[in-house]
Amino acid sequence: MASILILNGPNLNLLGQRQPEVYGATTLADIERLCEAKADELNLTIEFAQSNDEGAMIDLIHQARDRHDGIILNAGAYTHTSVALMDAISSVALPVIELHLSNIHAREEFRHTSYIAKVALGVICGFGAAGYPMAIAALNEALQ
Ligand code: CA2
Repeated sequence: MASILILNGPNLNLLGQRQPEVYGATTLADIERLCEAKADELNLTIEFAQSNDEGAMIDLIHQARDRHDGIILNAGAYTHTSVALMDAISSVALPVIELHLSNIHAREEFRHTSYIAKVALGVICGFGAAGYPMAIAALNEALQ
C-alpha cells in the first residue's frame, strides 16, 4: 500500500480559529479527516503533520525518504522564502505536490513566487480544503 506524507507549515494550526474570511472555517483537524476519508477510498496510507518550524519540516521531509512514496506539501509562507525546503525536496527525490488553500496568484505579489514549485511535480491552489483530497488523488495517479 502506497504511503503519503501530508505536511503543513507555519500558522496552518490556526485554521478555522483566526481570519475565517481569508482561510475559511475549516480546521486542520477537519482537513485531516477529509484526507483520511480520501486515503481510505484510494487504499492509501497517510501521515498528517503540521509544524511551525522550518527545520522540523526539513527533518520530516528527510525522514519521508524511508517512510513514504510521495509528499503533499502546504509549506505556508515558507513557500515564498525557503531555499532550504526546496533543497530538502530535491535531496529526497520523492514526488511532491505543492498545495495551497488560497489562490496565491490572485493575492499579493510576494506570494506569486514559490521555491517549492521549482521542484514539485505539480501545484494545486485556490480550492480551499477540497484541494487536499484533489492532491491525494493526483499523487495517487502519479504513483501508479
Ligand atoms: O493558501 C495557503 O494555503 C497558504 O499556504 C497559507 C499561508 C500563506 O502564507 C501562503 O501564502 C498561502 C498562510 C497560512 C496562515 O494560516 C492562517 C490560518 C488562520 C489564521 C491565520 C493564518
